[in-house]
Amino acid sequence: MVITGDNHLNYYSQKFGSKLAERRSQIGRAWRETIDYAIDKKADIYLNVGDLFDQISPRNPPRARVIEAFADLKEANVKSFVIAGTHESPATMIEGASPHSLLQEANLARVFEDTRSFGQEILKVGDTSVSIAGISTDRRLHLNMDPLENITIPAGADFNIALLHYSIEKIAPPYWEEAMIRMNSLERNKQIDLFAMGHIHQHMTKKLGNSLIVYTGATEHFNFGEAKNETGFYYVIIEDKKIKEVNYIKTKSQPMTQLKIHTSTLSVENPTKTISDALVKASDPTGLLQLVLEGEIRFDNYLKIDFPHIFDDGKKRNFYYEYLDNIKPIAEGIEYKPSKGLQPRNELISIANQAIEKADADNKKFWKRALELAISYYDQYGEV
Ligand SMILES: [Mn+2]
Repeated sequence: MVITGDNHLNYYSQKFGSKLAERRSQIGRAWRETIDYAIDKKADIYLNVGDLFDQISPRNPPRARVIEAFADLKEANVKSFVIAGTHESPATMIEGASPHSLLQEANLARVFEDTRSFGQEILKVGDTSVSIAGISTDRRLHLNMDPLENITIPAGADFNIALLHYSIEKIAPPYWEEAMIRMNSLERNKQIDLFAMGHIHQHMTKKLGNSLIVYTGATEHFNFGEAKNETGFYYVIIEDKKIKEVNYIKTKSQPMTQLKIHTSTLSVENPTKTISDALVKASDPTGLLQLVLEGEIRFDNYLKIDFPHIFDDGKKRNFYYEYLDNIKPIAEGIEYKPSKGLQPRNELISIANQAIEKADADNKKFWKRALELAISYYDQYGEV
């Protein structure tokens, strides 16, 4: 079987401007590798563990590509199973159904849309019965809540699989303060042989008793913090009711580099040259590059850096270029306060704190909860 997730089709970031379409088609190409691989290897099962789409209402072209791909799988006799992840699971009734409910309607995949209880299907592959149970991400769960609390995951076959899109305590710590699966919930569900997991973009496998936990990781990089991750998916072979092989298959992602330069390494006479030389080396006309300058520097030396030149050069030499200024200029006798620019996240926190302060004792907890929700939403959707 092929296990994949965190493909983020119809990815959105305003930073790409006119290049967004090209970036999206690269993201689509990396995901399509998972489909072609399953067909090529004559896999029996294709599992998508959530965040197939980046948004709950993707545009029609990526929807069409997805329908086409799952039709290709069906034609090749690959059975597909899908859950909705953080980015595509509706948080309210008003948001309607997740975007892949269409796959279920067209009978191209089994989509486990329920967020409160597991759906299950048992199929026969050769002599082996395989149970696939799945649950979609419940975005209404609060911090410190365990999505598997009091839940026994349905099983009962020779080989039992669970599809989930959450963090796990200790094994895959959350990005943000959010719901997470407790270790004892996994240990209680020993009947599951394979936990196929989405959400954390770094791939990994972990043995827990006789169960195997597989985080498929993402098929592309979605921010510069992920630049060093491998991108790909898993191909798992079951034989004699046991896992025989776990293979990580890399996808060809767009080159992405985060270039960090510390001020202590800059030439005093010509700091621009030190930066330019490093930039030229790290650049790739097909790739994404983020330059980060950090450390302290004397103010007169800071002024020597030819930022417009570096900017033009970075733009010219890369598919996408951006610069992060973490430099702290220092001057004798002058205390320099770096301009913080527009910091919407901090603004949000400070406004919420004012509201919490002003509220009477009864209402404080509601404002605190509103702050938690606003920040968790902002961290998921506000920035790349
Ligand atoms: Mn994701």
